Amino acid sequence: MAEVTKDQVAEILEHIATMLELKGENIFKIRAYQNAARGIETFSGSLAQVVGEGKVAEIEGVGKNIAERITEIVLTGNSSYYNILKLEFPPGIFAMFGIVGMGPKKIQAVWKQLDITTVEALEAGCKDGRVAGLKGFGEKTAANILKAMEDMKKHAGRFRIGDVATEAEAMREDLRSLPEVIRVEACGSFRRRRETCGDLDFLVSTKSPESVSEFFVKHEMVESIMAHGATKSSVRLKSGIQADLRVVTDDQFAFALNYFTGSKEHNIVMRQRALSRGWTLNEYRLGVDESPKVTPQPVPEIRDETELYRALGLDFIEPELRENHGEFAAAEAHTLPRLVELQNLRGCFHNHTKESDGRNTLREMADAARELGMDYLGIADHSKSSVQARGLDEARLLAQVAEIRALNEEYAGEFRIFSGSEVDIMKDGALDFSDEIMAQLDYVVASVHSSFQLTEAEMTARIIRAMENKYVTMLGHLTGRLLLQRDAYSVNIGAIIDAAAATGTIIELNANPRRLDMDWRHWAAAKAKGVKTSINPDAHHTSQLAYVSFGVCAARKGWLTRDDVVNCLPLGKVEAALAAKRGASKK
Ligand code: DGT
Ligand code: CA
Ligand code: CA
Ligand code: ZN
Repeated sequence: MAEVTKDQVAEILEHIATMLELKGENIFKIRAYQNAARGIETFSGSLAQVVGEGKVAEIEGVGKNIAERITEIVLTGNSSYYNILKLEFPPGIFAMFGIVGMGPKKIQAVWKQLDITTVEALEAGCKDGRVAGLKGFGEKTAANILKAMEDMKKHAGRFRIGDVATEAEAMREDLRSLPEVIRVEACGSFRRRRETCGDLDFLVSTKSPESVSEFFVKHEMVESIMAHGATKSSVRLKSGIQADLRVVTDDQFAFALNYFTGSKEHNIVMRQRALSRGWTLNEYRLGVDESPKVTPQPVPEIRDETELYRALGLDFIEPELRENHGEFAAAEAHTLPRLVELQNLRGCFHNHTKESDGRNTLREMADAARELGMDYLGIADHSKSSVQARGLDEARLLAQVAEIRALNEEYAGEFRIFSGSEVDIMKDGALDFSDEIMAQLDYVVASVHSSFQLTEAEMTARIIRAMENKYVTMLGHLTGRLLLQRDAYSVNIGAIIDAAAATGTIIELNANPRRLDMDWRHWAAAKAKGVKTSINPDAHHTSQLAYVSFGVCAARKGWLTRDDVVNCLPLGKVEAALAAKRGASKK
């Protein structure tokens, strides 16, 4: 049996808490499981070891009863309590948690009062008025649930890159480790670092296709086999995503790599450029066109993608740029940007601690940031109006500022925590803290967390008013979108970019893989106006600091260089960048 991971244990505990909520159990019992789940997630030691020593109850947040459950899970990979509990619920009911707005209370109400136990039945109940008729629901709630279900269906079959990256990289590296594999890549939208992927497209070159295909379909991450051939196989992985494997010879690899990386739109232009030279290009070769429109040049020998692009009169185009969004003109003119890289980042600014809705302490977050090689970390816990996230009032915020100052003395210049706040933008564009309070912070991230239903004009004016405050250093998650779950609210992004340029406000690139907001398609316009970004993980846990890598992918798709990203600045310079707007403004 493979060792049970902390995440797996925490997930079972979370599920138990959810089921207890559905049963209407008392809140302390529910909290106990939730706290234990958090304790396990943040526990830094070895679970196997504490189980062996009988010391599970010493883990923070874990009581004696739950320690026994955890011990069972670690030893057997299973929980008998969890299994028995599950039997009390209709199996379809858990899928309802995937619908935005459906929490345990609402699910319990439709289940107990209307006998609705599946997503399909819920849809019917919303349409025929039964759900609207429930106490505490009403027409508006029923309409919101229907809308959320439509959004969910629209996205069915796609996966956020953050949910498949681990599997994609593990499969690629496991294929790479086979002695018979010559070259390997995970192509398609994953290699182009799109925010979502429809499927994964693995490509391998080898002299023994059968054994590689065999390895692929029998991999431990495979849930089911859909097709199994020598050169083409398809499987479904544990996450639910389909993965295809193509096997080619090594002299075909460069062409197949280029073709299967795409995008389709990029490929079409590549093929046209080949034709205009009297050649044909497909996934296997570059050859002489049988009825060329021009006198063909001799076909050069091509071993990799750089040589393929060169043959077509182009500089190498990074996979992230292959969307036919202007990369051909730039590659021909040798003006492609040198894209920002993960190792250029020196720190990041939008992070939460236990003080609001994060899971770790200040010190734990700072230690984790140092571990990742960062030189500084910005803390921006929620402000007081974000009640559900335990937002800080003025007194708690100022206490945190003092705590940060004390920690910074310890670091003695080796590392620095910047004190900030994620300040709510109120419905009318006012800010949740006064200027006097914000002046005591190193920076402010201003975000919309409420009143998403405003018209585009109202929302745009609201956000611009917030940007006009000189203490608003940067704008958090501009559109509020949750990938595959919740669409962006209406906002005029062009007008926001203009206002950011006029006021000197940074626009965050929220790197949480559920957000990736502002979208990569808008960064070229922002960059052209001189707007800077900060690639921020919006980390609520030490492990989420690593989200910055997804943000870097999105920034690269947006053609950004290290000069466009304030958190590429070294510690000695970043402070001035944060203070620039305050200093310049006369207000
Ligand atoms: P996805 O899977 O929907 O996230 O997006 P992709 O880009 O990975 O698309 P996929 O998996 O259907 O195909 C992988 C690549 O193969 C695609 O990026 C370009 C190439 N390709 C597939 N179908 C066509 C086609 O009809 N024409 C051209 N030119 N290329 C294609
Ligand atoms: Ca694909
Ligand atoms: Ca595919
Ligand atoms: Zn936020």
